[in-house]
Amino acid sequence: MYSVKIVADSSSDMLTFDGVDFASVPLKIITTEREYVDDATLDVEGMIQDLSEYKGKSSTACPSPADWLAAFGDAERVFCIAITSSLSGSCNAAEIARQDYEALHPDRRVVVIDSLSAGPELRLIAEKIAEMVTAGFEFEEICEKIEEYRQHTGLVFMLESLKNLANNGRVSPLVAKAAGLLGLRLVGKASEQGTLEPLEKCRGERKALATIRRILQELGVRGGKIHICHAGNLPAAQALKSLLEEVWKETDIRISECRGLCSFYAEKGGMLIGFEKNCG
Ligand code: X90
Repeated sequence: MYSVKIVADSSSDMLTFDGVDFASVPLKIITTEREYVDDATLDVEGMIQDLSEYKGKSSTACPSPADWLAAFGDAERVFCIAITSSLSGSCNAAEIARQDYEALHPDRRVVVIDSLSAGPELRLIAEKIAEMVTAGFEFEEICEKIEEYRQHTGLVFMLESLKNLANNGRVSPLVAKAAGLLGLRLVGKASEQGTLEPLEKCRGERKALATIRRILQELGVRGGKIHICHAGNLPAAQALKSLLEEVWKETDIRISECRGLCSFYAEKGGMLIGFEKNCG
């Protein structure tokens, strides 16, 4: 038996994980005044409060290869799950760490999974890996099956503001402008290239939630797991859960909170929804 570890960057919003050895590699949120490390000790609410009063420039930074490497510990088989490589250098840093680690320890193996997504879709991938590890699958088999599984997962988001995304060049100014009207919420999805794909602008939250439900149906959700991750918007997450349960009664819908990185970009009120589609 090999020792197995799952290592995800902090865009996954996971701090702990049951069943398999796990580590989170923090991204950072940076202002001219201070640096917030997106780890278990970060006071997310405090950071949001600071940032709402702060008028200067803010940005983020991905983990370095050394950060990833340190998180591998001495595991013999490592599964890295990174935020979309289209928007961050995290995946690239993990890849460099993989090469260093395997050169240093020729008998160990690392796989880097570019989630092409953020937030709860990373969690779904981690849970699937853990399920297969527990079931006794070989490393190579898991790598193959996870590629397949990812054809059956997706991410939808609802954003009230795209300010931080636009200021940091993560969406085109055109997309940001289209969404920037007061009272509008942008509902979109992670594209196949791992970028933000706007789908609809909705006036008011109720409208946005109904739109999310319809989009999930259109994208092929037929029950299965759904993870709702919210940035300071538990009421909307709960309302969405009830709305989805009207259609998918028995389904496994969970709610959690965004950590630092996703809170920064999804901004207050934002929601990310990771889901399984076309399963079974
Ligand atoms: O490397 C870095 O500094 C991190 C940059 C991350 C930029 C994007 C974060 C997105 C967070 C926002 C809504 C959903 C996005 C869908 C992704 C395809 C969440």
